[in-house]
Amino acid sequence: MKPRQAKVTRNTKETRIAVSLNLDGKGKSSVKTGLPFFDHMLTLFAKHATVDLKLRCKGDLAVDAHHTIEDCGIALGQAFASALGDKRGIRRYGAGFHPGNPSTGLRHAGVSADVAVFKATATQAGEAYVPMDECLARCVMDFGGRPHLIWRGLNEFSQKRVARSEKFQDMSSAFRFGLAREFFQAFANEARCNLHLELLYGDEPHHIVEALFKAFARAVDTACRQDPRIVGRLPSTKGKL
Ligand SMILES: [Mn+2]
Repeated sequence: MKPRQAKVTRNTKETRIAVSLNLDGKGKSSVKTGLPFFDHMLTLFAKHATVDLKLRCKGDLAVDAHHTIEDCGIALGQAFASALGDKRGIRRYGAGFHPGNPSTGLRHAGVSADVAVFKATATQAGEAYVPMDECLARCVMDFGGRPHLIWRGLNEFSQKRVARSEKFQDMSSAFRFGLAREFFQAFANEARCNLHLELLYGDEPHHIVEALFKAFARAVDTACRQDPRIVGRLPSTKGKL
């Protein structure tokens, strides 16, 4: 199998970025963006998506973190689009829909037959639900060629009453209140994927952002994985993705 790899360099007056990506890697990474919290998120993304990632960004952090985060999303999205190529043989979807949906299994989790069905479904779904202590995040995606971000659950949290100290406590709060969305929108645009990210519940800013990045990683892992049943074929009836 041809290695599915990509290198992207992207230089603007705001950021200078170099990305190397190997979709068939082992989760190794080396990430330096100048923002330790963002490095933490991209490092755990590589680990849980099981891709090898090297990323360097020198951005205009003297302005703020916005350009650095958005442009890393753009460059990483471009790297995924390039490494996936024509997308022959990939699973395409980051969450399975067979043989029902996981919520059916959850509702009847007390019934053993349904538990078996739920387990099978959960495996198929690539564990795109990720808990982190008090948080639960869900990511469902489709590398189907059409960019779209659905971002649910955080807006209402951003409206809830928070202490000033909590809102400005650190970079994780800044991500929770806007920067994470910029990253995922940029990724969805450039990787041309449908990306549905949802926080079902949660409270602590670091946990919330980390759960979202981990759910994203798990969905990416499943969607990019090659399916031995459809080697060389496109997972589409349209003939193009
Ligand atoms: Mn953490």
